[in-house]
Amino acid sequence: MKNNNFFKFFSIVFASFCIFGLAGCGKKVADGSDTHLAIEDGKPVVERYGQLQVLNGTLCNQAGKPVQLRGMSSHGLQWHGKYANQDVIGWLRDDWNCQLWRPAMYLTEGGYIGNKAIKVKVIDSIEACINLGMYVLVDWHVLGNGDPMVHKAQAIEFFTEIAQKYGSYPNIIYELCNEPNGDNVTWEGNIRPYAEDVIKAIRQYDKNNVIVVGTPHWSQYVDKVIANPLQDENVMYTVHFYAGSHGKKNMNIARKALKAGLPVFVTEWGCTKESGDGGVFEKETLAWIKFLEENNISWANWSVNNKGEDSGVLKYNADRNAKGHWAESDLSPAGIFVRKILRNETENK
Ligand code: IDC
Repeated sequence: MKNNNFFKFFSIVFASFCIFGLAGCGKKVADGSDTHLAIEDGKPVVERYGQLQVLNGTLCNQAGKPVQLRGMSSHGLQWHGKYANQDVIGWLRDDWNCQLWRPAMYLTEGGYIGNKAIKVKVIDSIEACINLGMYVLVDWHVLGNGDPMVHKAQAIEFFTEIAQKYGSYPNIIYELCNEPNGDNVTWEGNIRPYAEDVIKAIRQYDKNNVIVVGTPHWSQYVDKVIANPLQDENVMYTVHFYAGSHGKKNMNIARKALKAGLPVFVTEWGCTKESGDGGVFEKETLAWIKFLEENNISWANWSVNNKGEDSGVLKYNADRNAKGHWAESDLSPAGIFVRKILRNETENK
């Protein structure tokens, strides 16, 4: 009798292991919608989720089910754009379980405004993501010139071209301005009017792909949007954080926006201090990751580079030929940590 009970107990444990344990790096959800998998049953994420849309303040797939997308951001394309190729992005999909890639096109510091040729790295990224069945977050990386109005004409020209060429692909997500900043750069006076005009340009060619809009103070003050959000069904708002610099205060601002019904997308975060350096803050990062998952907030991590800064996922000088296929010994501490998060291998999963 005793043995029989033991056998029953063992069978239940074993069966549970088969059902839940073998899901591998994915999380099986009862309705089968959001598994956090880059590929499932041989199908890449875009094939499964299709046309994204914003419903009830959150990102949803074509079928209307909430989905959280996760992936990596490039570093500045003018410096480390060589990683924006199909080998690397494909490796990030297959080994890192990334569903999303973000080509970060700086405007200043050697970026697009004085160097239009770097646009090719955005195009390469888009083409690779279409081939790989991944989502691509096209980032107009406002940073040095904190007011997005400064280069509005160029933004309209750029996004019009992208929407015209690629707007029919569900892979595309537009990020209109990475991090507006400066004391005089406000939601009402600068960012909102900028976004209205760029959205109008995009919507001439692309009626429904999701558009993410930056927020004041380096995309930390998303609550400033609450009083006057944009009038477009598929718009979301940016929140950025660096776990070593931004804690409860920033999370509470994001909470306030969520409570008001604003759809939030973390288009960039780092596990270091806001300088992109200063160590890897694992505990603080995991608190944020939990918050993002609980609130179905999609994200991209900063960033793929080998320059030797702590937020870079490659060790100094690793993979100089930008081929992907990284061994663990090619990865920095941030790389090892973020890869684990993406593969759902951290403790708080
Ligand atoms: C940083 C890079 C760093 C580079 C610098 C140039 O990590 O190597 O020298 O840009 O401006 C952001 C920005 C992002 C920053 C990053 C880290 O969006 O461009 O990258 N950061 O400082 N916002 C908060 C932090």
